[in-house]
Amino acid sequence: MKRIALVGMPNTGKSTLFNRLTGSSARVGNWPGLTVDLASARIPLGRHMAQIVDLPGIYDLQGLTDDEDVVQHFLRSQPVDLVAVVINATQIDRQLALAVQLHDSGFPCIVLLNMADEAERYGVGIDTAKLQAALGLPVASLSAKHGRGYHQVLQLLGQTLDTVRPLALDHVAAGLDRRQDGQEGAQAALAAAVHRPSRLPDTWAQRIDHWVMHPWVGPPLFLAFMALVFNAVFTLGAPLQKGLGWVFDQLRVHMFGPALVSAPNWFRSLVLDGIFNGLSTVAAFVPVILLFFVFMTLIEESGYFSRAAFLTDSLMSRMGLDGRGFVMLLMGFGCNVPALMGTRVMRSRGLRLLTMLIIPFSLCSARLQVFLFIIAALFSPRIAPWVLLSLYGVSFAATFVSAVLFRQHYPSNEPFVLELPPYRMPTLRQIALRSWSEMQHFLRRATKFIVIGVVLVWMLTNLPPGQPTAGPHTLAGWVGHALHPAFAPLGIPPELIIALIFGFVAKEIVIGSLAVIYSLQGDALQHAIAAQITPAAAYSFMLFTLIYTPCLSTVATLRSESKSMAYTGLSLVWSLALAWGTSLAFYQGSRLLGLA
Ligand SMILES: Nc1nc2c(ncn2[C@@H]2O[C@H](COP(=O)(O)OP(=O)(O)OP(=O)(O)O)[C@@H](O)[C@H]2O)c(=O)[nH]1
Ligand SMILES: [Mg+2]
Repeated sequence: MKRIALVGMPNTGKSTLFNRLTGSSARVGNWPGLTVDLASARIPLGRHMAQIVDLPGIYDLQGLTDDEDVVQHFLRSQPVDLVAVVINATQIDRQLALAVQLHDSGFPCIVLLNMADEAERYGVGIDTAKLQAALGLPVASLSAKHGRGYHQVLQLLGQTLDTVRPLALDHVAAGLDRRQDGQEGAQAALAAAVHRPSRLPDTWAQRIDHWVMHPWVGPPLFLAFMALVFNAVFTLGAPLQKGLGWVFDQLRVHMFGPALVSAPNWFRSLVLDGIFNGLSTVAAFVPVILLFFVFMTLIEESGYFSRAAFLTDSLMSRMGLDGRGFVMLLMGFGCNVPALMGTRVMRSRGLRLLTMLIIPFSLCSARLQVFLFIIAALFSPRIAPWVLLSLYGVSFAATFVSAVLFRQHYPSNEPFVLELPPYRMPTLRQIALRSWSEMQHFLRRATKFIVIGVVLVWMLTNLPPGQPTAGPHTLAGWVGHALHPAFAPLGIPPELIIALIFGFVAKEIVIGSLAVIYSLQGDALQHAIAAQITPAAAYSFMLFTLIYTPCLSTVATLRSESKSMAYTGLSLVWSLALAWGTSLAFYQGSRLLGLA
């Protein structure tokens, strides 16, 4: 088997090419530093089986970030047969040196000039035959996103594999230790084969940037944009979710219920009130998840993230962070875990730790489900979107408070450097691939955590036998009773305390476990909750859900990225304390005002 490594600078399209080659769904986005770990897959190439490895982007072979470390470590420890150097053709003048550097270090290389579509648009002319001759390396140009030139690349890869022999690891180490810089060879090749217009044309992108990054116009534009997106997710998503809930309800009444009439009572209850209610309540969120990630793909791919980073950099620096931290918060809206890993692009440990401390407060899509459900139950459709938006506000406020409080402990003086990528439109293929893979991820978590969680909740609420579900003498009743003193001042009743305990594992379980606790689903569940608690108590519950520990995966990631138990513990304790304090202040405040 042959091994091909995709190496190149950040944001050059390595993961896009990897996905096209292997049919995988590695994360792609218009943001430098998205890939942080190796991904690999096997495919037949010409007469060979080849393992393709997607790597994080690097600026320099000898660089010092965690990402560059991952690449160095990989090249030094895994024998590769071929390095495919992926270059953004519009920036060939700055990126070619990396290819020369790799070649001079002794790696068998092939140069892939990606983004041929953009190069053409900007008037960058590259004579691949001359470049090939000047470098002494095979060169091909392609557009990985749109598929142009892809078949020639496949052929070239196959042919090149015929000629290469694997490199011994000590040879690699010696080559890497020689420290080439590649500039001289690159300059010669550029002079021979590349024609760049003296000035890139003035484009509409610059005119948009003028307003998007305007110090006064930019921020309100950003807020309006976010409000629009989350209103859209709410107003489109909530009815879809209701409709799907209705379908599940019909299934239960007309199919599963009758099928189980003759089964023993406890089994019926476990299957229908436990597993079916829990899973169907969670499954009803699939359309919302899909919708949410369609919007996320649009925002990520457009290049707006980098603009947001510039726009917010001075605000963030007052909190000891930089604009990239803000973007990680936005990425955290999808899921906190990749956002935590995305901080690897930061070199300063202080900056990284401070950023990782605030990311768990960012309102991820799993928490979004809980809020959509509770908000629809307790608030009128007219104010519902604004209630949701206020939670995003609280999410930002919690991050700001935490950053300001802890900034002295995590000092950093790393300069903020980030390149503005061009605006890009996602293709339908990209949107479909992303939403599809996020939905699979969601359903995988559903089968892994939710089934176990829901069964556990059912046992807690139905044991010892002979008690009414979730009654005061069941296990859940005892736990709820024991924790009641801590949660009563927040307005949170015992049923919701149980849900919060399970929410520690994953927020996806929260609504599922409520379905089990109340033995109801869909509309009926929402009515039951609305009958039990006031809107103020519901909001207090949502505040707690938003701020306390996001989920076990996030905790595990905090631990593995920080490599410190003490830091992980601090993050846990602080978020619990902040959650409790915020809910307490809100609930007691609204009681004083006569609202609860
Ligand atoms: N116009 C154009 N855009 C492309 C092409 N290939 C990739 N892109 C876009 O370039 C951006 C970066 O793509 P990725 O595949 O995430 O890049 P990467 O090299 O893996 O980036 P890192 O993981 O950060 O190193 C995304 O917005 C892609 O849609 C292409 O051929 N043409
Ligand atoms: Mg990548």
